[in-house]
Amino acid sequence: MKKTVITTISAAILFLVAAQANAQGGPPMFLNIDTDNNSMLSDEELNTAGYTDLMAKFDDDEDGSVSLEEFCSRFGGDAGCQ
Ligand SMILES: [Ca+2]
Ligand SMILES: [Ca+2]
Repeated sequence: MKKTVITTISAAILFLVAAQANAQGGPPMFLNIDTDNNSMLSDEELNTAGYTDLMAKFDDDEDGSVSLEEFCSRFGGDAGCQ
């Protein structure tokens, strides 16, 4: 009985942690590429993730990084953008 309660509580905590991580920064694909978590995708991060041609296509304001807004304007719901 005690073990069941502990397991249930652990599952609830894991769920809350996962939900919070999800609420923090954007779609999973964006978060995976954004390894320094600054909410911008640098050329280096895109290259590391294998998206070598995305900077030229996505960087609408040409500031040398792809923001979440720029990313989502192309991928939309497919990448988990809201
Ligand atoms: Ca980044
Ligand atoms: Ca940009």
